Amino acid sequence: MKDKIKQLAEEINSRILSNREELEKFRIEFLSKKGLIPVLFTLFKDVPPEHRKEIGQMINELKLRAQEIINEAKTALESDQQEEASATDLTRPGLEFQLGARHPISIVKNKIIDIFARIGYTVSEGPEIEDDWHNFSALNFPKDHPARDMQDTFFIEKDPEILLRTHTSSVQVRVMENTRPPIRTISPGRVFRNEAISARSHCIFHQVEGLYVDKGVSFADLKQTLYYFAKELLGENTKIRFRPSFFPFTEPSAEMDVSCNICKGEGCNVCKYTGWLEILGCGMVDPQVLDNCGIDSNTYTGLAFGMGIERVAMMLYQIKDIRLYFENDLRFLKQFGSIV
Ligand code: 2NL
Repeated sequence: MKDKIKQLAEEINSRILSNREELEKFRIEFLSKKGLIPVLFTLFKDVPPEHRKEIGQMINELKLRAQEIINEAKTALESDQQEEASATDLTRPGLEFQLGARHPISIVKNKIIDIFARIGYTVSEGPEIEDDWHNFSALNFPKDHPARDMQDTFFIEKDPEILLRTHTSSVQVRVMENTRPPIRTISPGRVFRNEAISARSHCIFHQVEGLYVDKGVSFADLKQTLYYFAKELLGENTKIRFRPSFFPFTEPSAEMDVSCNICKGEGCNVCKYTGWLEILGCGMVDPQVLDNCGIDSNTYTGLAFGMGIERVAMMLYQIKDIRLYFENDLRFLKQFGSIV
C-alpha cells in the first residue's frame, strides 16, 4: 500500500499540465469519484489498525498535493490568458483597407455619358464581334476601302465576314435598324484595330460615338450640340472650331478642335504651339447610310460624331503615353482618386 501511494505521488508530481484539457484529464484520473486517489480510500478499510494512522496521513497528503497541482496549473493558465489579452493594444489603428479607384477611361466615359444624358441622349451597347455589314457595308465603306484591309481589321478565323469592330458606329447601325426616329443615342465601347503599339496608338482602345436622327436635324444642331459638349467637359470659356474632313459615312464631314485649356490658347507643347487640340470627328449622316439602315432619307436627317476616350482623357489629365492605360501600374491608377 505504501509503495502504491509513493508511486502515485511520483506520477502526480511528474505530470505537466499545459492546457485546460490536460488539467481536466488529470482531475478525472486522480480525483473524480472513481479516480485513483478515492480508490485508495476504499482500500483503506483493509489496512491493519497499527498502520492506519501513517497510511491515512499519506493518502490525505497525496490528495492535498493533487489538488494543489490543479490549483497551481489553473492560476498559471489564467495569467497566461491575461497576458495574451493585454498584448492586444486596442488603441492601435486598424489595418489599412485598400480601396480601388476608377480607371481614368471609365471616369472620362462616365463624364461624357452624363453630359449627353442631360440633353436627352440614351446609351446603346452592342457586340464587340461584328459582321462586315454592321461594321463596314452599311456605313458606306466600299469593298476595296483600305480600312477593311487585314492590316487594320482583326478578322476572326480567316472569315472576312466576321471581325472585331473597328468603331462603335456598328452599334448605331443596329439601333437605326431596330428603332424608328427620333433617335438620340451615344455608344461607348471598346474597339480594335491591328496597329502597332506605341505612345500614340494601341490595338485596343475606347470610343464614344453619338447619333441624332429626326426630321429637320441640321449642321447647326451638330455645331451647337458639340459646342455645349465642349463647354461642359472642358469649361465655360472653351472655344471650338471646325475643319472640313472626310468619313465614308458622313457628308459633309468635319473635325472639331477645342482651345487648349493648358495654355489658354497662347501656345504650349501639349497643343504644339497652335493653341488648339483635335478632339473629335463629326458630320451629317450620309443619306445612303440612313437608307441602308431602313430610315427614309427623304424624311429624316441625322448628325453623328465620334471620339476616342483615351485621347480625351489624355487632354483632361495630360497623359503623355497611351500605353499607361493598359499597364495597370498602381502608381498611375492611384492618381485618379476615389471610386466615384
Ligand atoms: C472619329 C470620327 C465619327 C461618326 C463617327 C457615325 C455613325 C453612324 C453614321 C454616321 Cl451610324 N456617322 N459616326 C461620324 C463622324 C465621325 O468618328 O474620328 N472617331 C474617333
